[in-house]
Amino acid sequence: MLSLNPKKTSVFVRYNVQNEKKMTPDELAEVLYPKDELVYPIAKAIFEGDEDDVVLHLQEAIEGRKNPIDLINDALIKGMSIVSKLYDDGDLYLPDVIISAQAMIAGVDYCKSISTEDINTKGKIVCFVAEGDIHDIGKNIVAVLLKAKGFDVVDLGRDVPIEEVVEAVLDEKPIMVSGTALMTTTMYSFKKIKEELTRFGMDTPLVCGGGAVTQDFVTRYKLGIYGEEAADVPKIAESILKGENIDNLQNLYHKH
Ligand code: B12
Repeated sequence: MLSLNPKKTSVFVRYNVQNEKKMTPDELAEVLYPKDELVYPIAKAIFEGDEDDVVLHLQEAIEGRKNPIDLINDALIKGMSIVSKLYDDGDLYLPDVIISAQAMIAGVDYCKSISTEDINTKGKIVCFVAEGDIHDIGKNIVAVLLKAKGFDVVDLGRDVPIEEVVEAVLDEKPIMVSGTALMTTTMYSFKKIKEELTRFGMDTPLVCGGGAVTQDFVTRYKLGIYGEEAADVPKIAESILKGENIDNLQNLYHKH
């Protein structure tokens, strides 16, 4: 008897038809927004990528006695995580992510500008995109999240020569280095950076991520710690502040 295997029959379904969802991205986001009435419009403005609305609703929330630094986590990062989720699920396109990330950066800058708290006290982190690689969207998200969590970010930018990364580590003495690579060719610069740092006696944790990088690559060349998501980077930095060494960090953050 003929068995109807749904996986096999889907071969005949056009890719875009298969991807069509019952709910629109706006409807999906609506379910995920925080319910607090002062936080909700900020997260929604992030989703819509509207910088002016983000700042306007932040002002309203702060007038309503919300703490500007708490709003970075509770509203801005929350809104951005909804965008990331829908992007990962194939409901949004990359330009949507970029526009929302820009709105989030504007919001973080606003919150920091009016906060009286000194939030850059946790420690310095050097961020860079590998030599030869101009893909900097993920690195920018990493830098924003680190700043939002109160780290002092030394952002070297994209396509950063190996020597420049090494010099920055020697000069700035960061608690951690965050490297991004989106290309299988450029990620090998992490290996050279690690070798150079070791030559100079520096054991600063190197955290590697970005589309091309895998845990297998990071462990094979004993580079340091692998992370999948931008949101992993501040978590790893917090663990370093608690005194975790590289072995412990790998136990905590690598998949086993
Ligand atoms: C946008 C894009 C571009 C843009 C880049 C704009 C910019 N300012 O970044 C433009 C159009 C300029 C571009 C150019 C090129 N691109 Co391009 N590009 C992409 C694309 C579509 C999306 C990349 C992206 O931004 N993703 C979204 C961000 C958010 O993801 P992400 O950086 O990985 O970051 C996430 C995580 O990895 C993590 N993360 C990031 N950094 C770190 C760091 C740490 C420590 C941790 C823990 C986590 C972490 O956080 C983020 C979110 O959680 C990809 C395809 C794809 N689907 O990935 C191709 C892709 C990366 N590009 C590719 C190529 C080949 C090129 C070109 C060489 C094309 C050409 N022939 O000219 C040039 C590269 C030139 C160069 N020297 O770099 C290839 C790379 C193939 C490979 N594996 O080597 C890809 C994979 C496309 C493909 N399938 O072939 N590209």
